[in-house]
Amino acid sequence: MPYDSKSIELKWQKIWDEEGVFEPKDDYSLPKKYILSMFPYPSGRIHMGHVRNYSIGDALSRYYRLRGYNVLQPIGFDSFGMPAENAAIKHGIHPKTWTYENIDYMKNELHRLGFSFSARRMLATSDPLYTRWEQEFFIKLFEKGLIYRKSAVVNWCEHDQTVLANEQVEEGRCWRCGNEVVQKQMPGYYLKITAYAQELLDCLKQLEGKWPAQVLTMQENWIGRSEGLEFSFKFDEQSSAKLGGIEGFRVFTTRPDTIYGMSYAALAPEHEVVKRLLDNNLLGAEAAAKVREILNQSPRERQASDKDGVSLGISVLHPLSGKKIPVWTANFVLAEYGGGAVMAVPAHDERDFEFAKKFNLPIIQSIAPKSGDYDASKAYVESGVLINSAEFSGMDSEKAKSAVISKFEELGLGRRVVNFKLRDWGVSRQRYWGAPIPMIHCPKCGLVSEEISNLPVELPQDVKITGKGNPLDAHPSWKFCKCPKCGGDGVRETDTLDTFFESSWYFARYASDERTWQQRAFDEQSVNYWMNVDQYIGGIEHAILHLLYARFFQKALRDIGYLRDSEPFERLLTQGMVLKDGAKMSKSKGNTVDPDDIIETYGADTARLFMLFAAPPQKELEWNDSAVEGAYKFLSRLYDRAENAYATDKIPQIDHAALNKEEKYARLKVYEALKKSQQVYESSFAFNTLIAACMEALNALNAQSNKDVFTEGYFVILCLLEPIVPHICAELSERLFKRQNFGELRVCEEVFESDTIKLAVTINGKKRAEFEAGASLSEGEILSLAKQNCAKWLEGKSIVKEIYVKNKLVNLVIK
Ligand code: ANZ
Ligand code: ZN
Repeated sequence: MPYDSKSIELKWQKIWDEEGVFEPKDDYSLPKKYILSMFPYPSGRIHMGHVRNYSIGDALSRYYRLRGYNVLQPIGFDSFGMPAENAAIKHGIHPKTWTYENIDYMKNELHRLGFSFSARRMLATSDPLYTRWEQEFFIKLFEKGLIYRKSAVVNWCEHDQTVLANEQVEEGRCWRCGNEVVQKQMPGYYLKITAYAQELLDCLKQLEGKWPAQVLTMQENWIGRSEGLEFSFKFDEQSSAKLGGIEGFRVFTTRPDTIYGMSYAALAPEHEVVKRLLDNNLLGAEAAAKVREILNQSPRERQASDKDGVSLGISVLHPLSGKKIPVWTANFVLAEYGGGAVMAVPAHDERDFEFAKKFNLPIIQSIAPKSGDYDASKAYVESGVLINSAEFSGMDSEKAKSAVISKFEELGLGRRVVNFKLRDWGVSRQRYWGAPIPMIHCPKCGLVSEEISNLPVELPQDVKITGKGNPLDAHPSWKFCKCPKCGGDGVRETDTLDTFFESSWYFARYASDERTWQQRAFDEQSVNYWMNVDQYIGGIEHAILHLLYARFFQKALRDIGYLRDSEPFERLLTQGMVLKDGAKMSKSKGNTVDPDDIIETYGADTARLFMLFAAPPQKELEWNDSAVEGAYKFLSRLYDRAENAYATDKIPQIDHAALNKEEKYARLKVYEALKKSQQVYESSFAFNTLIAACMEALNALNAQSNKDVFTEGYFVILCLLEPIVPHICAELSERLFKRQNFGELRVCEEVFESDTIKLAVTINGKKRAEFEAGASLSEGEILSLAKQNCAKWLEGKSIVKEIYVKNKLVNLVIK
């Protein structure tokens, strides 16, 4: 019978379901592995990126299950979010209907791919039961001060009609729709991620070597810690009088060693001092126009344009020398950082330098290079030795940084501070399809959280979704409620939560025994056994966003007593993108391949094999129709070869020494593959090399005719490939082998002995290459291998002499 993927796959999927083999076991004394792939958004269909992601996760899960581990591999749906509402606007379907229909369809697709997900722990984040606990966390975090409400300037996407977190703005554009983001003052709820800035940074150390270095660096930069001096400038008398009482302003510098090099101060145009000048008409018409011009630019536009600004006609005093320092407003000063003001040191800072050049401001050198010459045509930004710096002259930059800070502290003028770039996470969204924020505005009591016993606060179903305005706010009755504190009339919060709130704790929910999901957020015993995630797999696009939020959430839930660990993900693998014709496969580019079509034509095993064979998981994968075909052909060959093996319930015993050359070689290839497998499944994830080794082994087995050798080798190959192509391997194993009697697969070391020799190749006496070859090869075969191994040295030359020193060396003389 030829390979019939469809019937084999359906048969095994049914068996696996009936036996419940993918469900984690209750025995907490077993060694465990928690393998997690990032869950999908229920957009409608599984795409190739998902297939790739889940093929990797499933290979690991099945591998560990075969090795006797208790494995948890759950899946769910990140099912709140905008596309559901957009579908509602476009097609008139209710977001809930649209979402759950998609989930059903995608569940079925995942099932057809044979992924070994736990069915019992499946969840969707829009389930009221999930919202129930999420709202409880919100309330507890609010009570603990880790969530607060404030009015602030936020990123607003006009297209999606909602606020975005800083992490959701990519180069000034909305991460979802690509629209340019505008700034808007609005009230909203914030998660105090800044309270964890230092811990988030410190914990990155533990992840070194286990997370991709690139992700760690991106997080480190995003957190953006810097240490320095904070002090307040005082205005001179005249300026102070002009400003009607404002005495000065605060600045932050990471280079207190350059304090004597400052030649002006610069304020963000949003700064209160600039506002005061503008509001009281204290700027000339031209200066006022310039300030307004910059105010109208987005931070991104300012960054992209040349340095610009204008003098404000006021001065401060140098805190140490008392010298008058002019104050400007400048487009490169960020309103949201370090007080929105800087001491400018053009000699030692590039931005300050450009600005000073443009406006002819003095450039005062205060740091001399330790070696080499000072080049006055640009800013010298390195550290060095202080000059022109009063009592600090002659000091080293590093030492001077501390000394200057101490001096400020002694004089009561400033203090040592640590600054972070990280900002609190704004979670209010002005949309319908999200978790309602469980807060009530009471005219008497102010902001009050909903009673825990009233949770979940569910979304109303009867809403009009138009894309304009918040449907919850427009609903005629939903928002009117009683104040839990005084019983009077209150109004519900109509904002919903950022969907990243849901994805910040789903991994812990899965880790909890589903039989307790109704009663508790997390079942302690189960969660402590399964957490943290041993291997997390997902896209690099979440390097900051989801992965930072989840790390923070884990710590916050720890601190309000729900979880134990500090870090959720022990190891992280970021898989590369799936490309077609060199571009990311995506609907908008119209270059997608539907996984359903591949399953239909070739079967799930082919899809999975292709995904893991075409490239190492961390690298981009270029779609290739003929390689898919090739994967299918290999599986057909594997299937057909079964006829060369015999059925048995124990591994054949083989006397290796008595074998001929081809037989020995076949065993060598089989055991090379086995030897490689552990390292591939447990650390490198280079499945492509393991698959290649299995292909080679199958070829070698086929090139000999010893049935014992074939049967043994075939058995090993099926075991090695089973995590990758589980259906076909289960089918063939069932037909031929009663595996339970076989025990652990063991590498047969004797096949490696004396079978290969290491040879060096020298050309005109110089060593050029080294290679391994079978000990039984003839001199002619060795010589031709030697030439292949140093082909680049031989190009365009002619060989005048070939010398083979047996089992050691090939020497070639060339001209
Ligand atoms: C004087 C100075 C001299 C600086 C020098 C640098 C080099 P990080 O490391 O990013 O924290 N700065 C402070 N607040 C700013 C703001 N709101 N907008 C733009 N720039 C601001 O950078 C801190 C440095 O960035 C500070 O140190 C300040 O410039 C500038 F040779 O102060 B520095
Ligand atoms: Zn009240």
